[in-house]
Parts: sequence; structure tokens; C-alpha cells
Amino acid sequence: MAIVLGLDLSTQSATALVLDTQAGKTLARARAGFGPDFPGRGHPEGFLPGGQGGVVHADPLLWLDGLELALERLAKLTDLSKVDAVSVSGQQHGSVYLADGYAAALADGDRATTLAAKFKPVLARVSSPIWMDSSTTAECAEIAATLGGDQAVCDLTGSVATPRFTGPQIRRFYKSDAAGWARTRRIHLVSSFFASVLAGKDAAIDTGDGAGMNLMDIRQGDWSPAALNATAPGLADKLPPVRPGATVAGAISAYFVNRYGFSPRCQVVIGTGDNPSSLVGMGASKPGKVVISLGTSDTLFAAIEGIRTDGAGLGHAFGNPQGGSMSLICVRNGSLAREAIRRECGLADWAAFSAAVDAAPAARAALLPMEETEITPRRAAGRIALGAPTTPATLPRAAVEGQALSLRLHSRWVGTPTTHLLLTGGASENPSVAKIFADVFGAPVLRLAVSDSAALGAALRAAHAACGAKMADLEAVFCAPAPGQVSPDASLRGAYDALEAELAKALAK
Ligand code: XUL
Repeated sequence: MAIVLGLDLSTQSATALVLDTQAGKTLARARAGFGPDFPGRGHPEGFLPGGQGGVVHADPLLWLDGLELALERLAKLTDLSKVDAVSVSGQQHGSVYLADGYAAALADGDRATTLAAKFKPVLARVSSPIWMDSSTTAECAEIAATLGGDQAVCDLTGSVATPRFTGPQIRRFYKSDAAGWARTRRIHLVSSFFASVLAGKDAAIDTGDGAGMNLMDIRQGDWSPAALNATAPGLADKLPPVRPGATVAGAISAYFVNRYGFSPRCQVVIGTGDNPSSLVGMGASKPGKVVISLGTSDTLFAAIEGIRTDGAGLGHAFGNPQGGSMSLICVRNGSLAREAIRRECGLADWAAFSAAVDAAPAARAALLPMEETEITPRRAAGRIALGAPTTPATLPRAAVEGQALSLRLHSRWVGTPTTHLLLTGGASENPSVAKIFADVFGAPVLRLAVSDSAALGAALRAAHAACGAKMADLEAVFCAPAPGQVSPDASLRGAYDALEAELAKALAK
């Protein structure tokens, strides 16, 4: 058993979590927020504001600075020389473009030059497109046309060509910036970039995050030559290999030894996306449990037997870092919409929001709040009202019910009944919200005792892949649900079925 470090590079922050797997304890946790900790950088929410035409990019140098700040804080809390292995979780789909000289920057062990200073001269593209970007509709259509249509892309890669996915983003870069494309020697995902930075050399992309690119053959777990050719010429040479999640990249680089005091024996396990990582961190890497994560984006995901794809083109099949595959749907208007409704109703805080939810009758009025362009369902900003009309008093409950109903409707393609829901993410701490999810899905809701499920998943993967720990043993200790299951109210089932049918009808129009 071992001391392991999990790092999560998410949209808004870098989180570091150290576990002692022998003692079954969390030793330390540190975080750096890209907005709050770097107020001068102009990224209040972790990405560059004001992008036009659906463009949403972030600054990879800020991510590097965030990692360093989180590690600096961590080093004050725990002895990093004791860490046996580390792995990474990263926001999915985001990509980093590196030019000649990047391998030397990765290998540079000089403790006096920061990571950002090492990488600034070797970025082939100064900003990184992230998962919130929706600017690649034309590129998606071009890729789909070359590969034989939406269904063909979905069968091959596990998803229809999807604007936020890395392949369409790469195609847009290739089309719009010939010089930048020519400069690009290596393209990494956020997760594989940070695993490479830690290992001091190129690390592979895992099958979990690789599936979020529209470039990987989901059945082979390797790049699809047809998808690469449909995306950009010469792409195969610019990508690292794809490997199973339990692959060790090598020992940690001299930089982390020299600057933060890591042991040169510390092993780096390749990274994965934040959703596949959360699947592990929630103890749901075997089929049977459905996870709903209520965060900046709301996601619903589950380990699945075999591979299933969503003919409607909204759901995704990703690799499961522990083997097999996982389903995922992603809703853009998560916390953002809940916050907007809270402010609109003049509710000062979440306690007031919960009180309003509790005071309103269940399953009467529901409303799907899409304050920004939505990706599931694919719709322009707007609201869909269901059932009885809402009033300011019933709006908070109606909005959460609408979000839960939409997640239920859009996860039907997965085809397995939900026996247990595991709820995570900021809003899951709210008991009223948890109760609505139990009632709408007609399934008991459990919450994880530990927050930061993506960072936890990274730490558990490091222990499993590099230190020989058994995942089942780790899950029993670190993924135990918090006491108190929230049970569904069976008498509401008929009313929620009717509201879901009404939503399906409204979306079919
Ligand atoms: C999943 C997705 C988001 C990001 C958020 O497909 O786009 O959940 O991974 O970090």
C-alpha cells in the first residue's frame, strides 16, 4: 500500500489530493483557482471571456501556474518525498499544441525556471480550445461527410462528430491557421499534457479521454486512420499513442524532484478525463451504479457492459479507465442555470433556494432552464415550460425538476434501469436537490463522503496502476457513501412520467 497523489486540472481550478492507502486516510488537499488566485490574468472563470461565434479558449500557461500554486500549497501540508505515485484527471476535450523544442521543455529539470516559462516559447498555439467551445459545426459536418454520415462516426468513435470534441477543434485550427498547424509537433489533451509534464516526456492518451476526440476507434481502443485522415493531414504524427488507463508513463521528472521535493522513484500513471476519473473516484467503475455530477456542467455517466452508442447523437461512449466502456451525457446549463434562477427569484443563498424548493409542490410545474446555448438537448438558449405554469415561488423547484427530467430522458439510450444513483458535485450537497433526483429517477440516491471525486479517481488510479493496490479494496475505503440514503417517493412516478413525455414532445417539435 502506498502514498498517492491525484491531480485534477478542471475548468476552474487545479486540485491536489494525497492519500495514504495503508492507513485509509486523506493526508492533504490543496487547490488553486484559475480565477480567484490569479486575478490579474483576466480569466475569472478559468477561460478567456468574450470569445465570438462559440469560441471558448483557455490559457495553458495559467493551467501550469495553477498546478504549481496547488503543489506549493500542498508541499506546506505534507511531505511530497513520500509520494509513491501520481496520476492526473483533466477537463475533457481541451487540447494543447506544442512546437519544436517541447521535448526539451518537458525534460528540463531546472528548478529556477517555472513550467510556464519553460513552455511559453514552445506553444504552437497560444490558447487552448476547451469543452465549452461550440465553434466547429462546419468542421463536424465535414468530418461526418467524409466518414459516411453521423451514424458512421458514432459507430466508429462512440459519438457523432461533436463541436467540443478535440478532432473537430483540431480541424478548425488546421483550416484557419496554416502556419500554426505547420509549427505543431505534438497535440496533447489536458490530461495527457499534464501527465507528460509530470513524467518529463510524452505520455500516452488513455482510452477514456481518447474517446472524447472523435479520433479513436472505440472498439479497437486505438487511433482510427480514417478518422485521423478526415480531420487533418499528417495528424497521426502529431498525436501521442493511445494506451489503457493503467499504463505507467515512467518516473517523475527532475523538475518536480528539484522544486517540490518528490522522490525520483515516484511513478507517473497516464492521465484520463475528469468524467472517467470521477467514475473511478465514485466507486462506480463496475456496471450497476449511475453517477450524476452537478457542477459547472451536469453530467450523467455509468460503466457499461460492452459498447453502446446513442443513435440520437447526444450521448457518448468513452473508455472506462478500469477497462470496458462508460456512457456519458453532458449538460452545459448546470450550476450556471441554477445560479441564474436563484438570483432571478431574489434568493440570497442556497439555504433560501432549498427552502423555496421544499415549499413548492412536487411534480406539478417543471422548467428546463437553458440560459446559454445547450448541448444536451442541442438547443439555442431558452426555457421549456412543462406542466402547470410556474410562479416565482415554484420556479426553483421547477428548474431542478426540469434538469433532472432532461437527464432522465437523455440517458434512456443507455438502456439499463437505474438501481442506485450516486450524486456528486457542489449542488449535490443540497438535500432538496438530492430528493428531487431520487424522486424523478425513482431510485435511491447516495452521496460520496469525500468531495473532489475526479482528483480522488486520479489518486486511486495511481495506487492501482503503479503500486499494485486492488481497486475493490481502495473503493471500500475511499468511496464509501456518506450515511443517509435519500429514498424516492413512489407516488410521484406517474406525474414525473407524464412530465418527461411532455418534454420529449416539446423537444421533438
Ligand atoms: C464531457 C464534458 C465536460 C468536461 C468538463 O464530455 O465536456 O463534462 O469534461 O470538465
